Amino acid sequence: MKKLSILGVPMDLGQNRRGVDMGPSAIRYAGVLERLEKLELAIEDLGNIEIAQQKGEQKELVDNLRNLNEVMEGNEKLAQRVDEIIEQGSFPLVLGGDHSIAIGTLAGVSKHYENLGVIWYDAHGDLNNNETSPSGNIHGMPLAVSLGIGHERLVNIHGYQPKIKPENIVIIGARSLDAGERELIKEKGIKVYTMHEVDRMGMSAVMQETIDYLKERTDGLHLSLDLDGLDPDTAPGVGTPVMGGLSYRESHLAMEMLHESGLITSAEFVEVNPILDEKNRTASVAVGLMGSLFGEKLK
Ligand code: B3U
Ligand code: MN
Ligand code: MN
Repeated sequence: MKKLSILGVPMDLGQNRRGVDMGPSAIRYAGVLERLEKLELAIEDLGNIEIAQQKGEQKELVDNLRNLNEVMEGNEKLAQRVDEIIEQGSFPLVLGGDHSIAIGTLAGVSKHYENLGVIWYDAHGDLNNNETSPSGNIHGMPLAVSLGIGHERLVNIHGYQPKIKPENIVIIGARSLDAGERELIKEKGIKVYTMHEVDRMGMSAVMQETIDYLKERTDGLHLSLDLDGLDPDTAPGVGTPVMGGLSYRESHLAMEMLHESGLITSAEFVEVNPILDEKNRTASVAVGLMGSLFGEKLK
């Protein structure tokens, strides 16, 4: 039976809205364990890793980076834990927390693969660095950091860089890209299906192309799913909602197709903020999507 290890990361230091540190609790409250236990999986919940708490006022930005030390520390711990989970032959399912935690997840995962593929399901590109970032928020930087672009302390987390190659990335659902991110996408030739392509081609074709493309070139595939990739009407509990997002049905189809592909080797679900949510809807959507990703189907 496939082993699955759930690890919560109560991180809210990669951005400036409080509450996303409660994401792992909200996702557990929405029944993630009960839901996945019905599938043929040997599940262990490892609880949450310890993350520094925000105290008092926001700290000033240093080098246009918010909470660099704390984000670094948390991600070092996360990388170590994820590394161990894979070492033990289990599938890491990481619950965020803001998207800065992808830095640690990818650092722990990528060590185990020559050519790790990444699906970045997100309204944003998360391809900023401290020079291009409009906010100084590290949750807008993890994909760039994993490519080895950004502050040297961030790119060297877990002792190596880069974690991934630009040609092994597919971004899906993008609709809010900053100027520097657009340039990087062009320069590196990163494959992106913006909402325009999803509308034109349909999710089924987008996912089929994504799967065919990544299958050939990768030996492991990580899903990094930011709940703000979905439309805010479906997933309102996120820090930076952007209108015109992926629907509930498109997202379930995407997860089902990924399950059928058999390619996914690690996953994280991030940016669930129960304080901004409506009756824990966003966490419930996240749990539903995990159900589809791990093979729940009405047959
Ligand atoms: N691109 C903007 C906004 C943003 C990125 N990721 C999220 N929001 N969730 C930035 O601050 O880098
Ligand atoms: Mn993101
Ligand atoms: Mn986002």
